[in-house]
Amino acid sequence: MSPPAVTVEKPYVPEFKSAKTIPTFPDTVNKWETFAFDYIRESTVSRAMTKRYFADLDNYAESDVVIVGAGSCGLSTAYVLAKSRPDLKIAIVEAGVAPGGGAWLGGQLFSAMVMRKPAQTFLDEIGIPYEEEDTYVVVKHAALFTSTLLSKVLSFPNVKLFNATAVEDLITRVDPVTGELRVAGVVTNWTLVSMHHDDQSCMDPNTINAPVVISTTGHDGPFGAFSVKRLVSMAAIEKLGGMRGLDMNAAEDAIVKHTREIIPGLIVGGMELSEVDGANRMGPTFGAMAVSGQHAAEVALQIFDE
Ligand code: AHZ
Repeated sequence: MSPPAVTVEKPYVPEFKSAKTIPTFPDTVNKWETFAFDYIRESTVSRAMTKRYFADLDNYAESDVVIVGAGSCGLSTAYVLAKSRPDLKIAIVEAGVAPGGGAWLGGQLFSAMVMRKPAQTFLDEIGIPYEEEDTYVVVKHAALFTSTLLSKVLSFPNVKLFNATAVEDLITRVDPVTGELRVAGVVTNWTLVSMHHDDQSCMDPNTINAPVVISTTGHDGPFGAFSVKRLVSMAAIEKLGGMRGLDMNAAEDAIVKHTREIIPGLIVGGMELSEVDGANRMGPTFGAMAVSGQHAAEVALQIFDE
């Protein structure tokens, strides 16, 4: 039996004004002596935050797309999707306080970020300058890539980032006719709670329903490869291939090529895919993350166009 039709109430949508100029204050000799902010009561600040956050929770409880993980692949996916379809509600759930995953540094502790051609077209699209070499380009600091991409993504009115929030399970449905399993959303919790289920009494999670979930949680690690590991533990796929050793050339092409819907409703992109397919890792070259994000967004767009 199919679930009852869902009615979604119109949410509270705040309107933000864009900043125009750097503020100027009266240019008197002792202007800093007399400088004072407008008065505010502390509870006003609390309400300014919580009213909007809970409105967002309400609004995005029914999303069109949930992106799990805000690393270089997840953010690239969000950018392409949000720009192409302003009518889609896109929730990004990121376990860390700081979105960006591994893309704040190029590799080891080095600043520069390398992208092999033709990934520079993505940099052109989001307006990030780079130095051009023969077969690759270099952004002077990985943080310039991540901060620019993040600022663009967060500027879209149809995107909400829930950071410090972990996806700790998938919502699934079985098609009553075909018996096919599909992903229908995510189960979330504050990351600090998710990390302490073993030593605190149970704190049940929250949920977000969405017909399309795009998982970009990176390769295996404390939080990595989350969705595909869960597919194995729920017997939706038999086993993981396991990420192989480093081969830049093989790895980047494979990740972009194999970005796909793994089971209905769940698209996987970025390094999470290497765990499914037994693909190589590429190490510190990020073009495949941007282009896999573009591919993941296109797979989702096809689903919405069907
Ligand atoms: O915090 C994680 C990170 O920001 C987040 N994440 C993981 N599990 C999550 C969960 N709920 C919510 N259960 C979760 N968020 O996902 C993000 C993954 O970002 P990443 O930078 O690790 O992955 P990516 O695939 O976007 O980029 C991979 C970059 C790599 S790894 C690599 C190598 O090891 O060789 N080379 C490159 C370019």
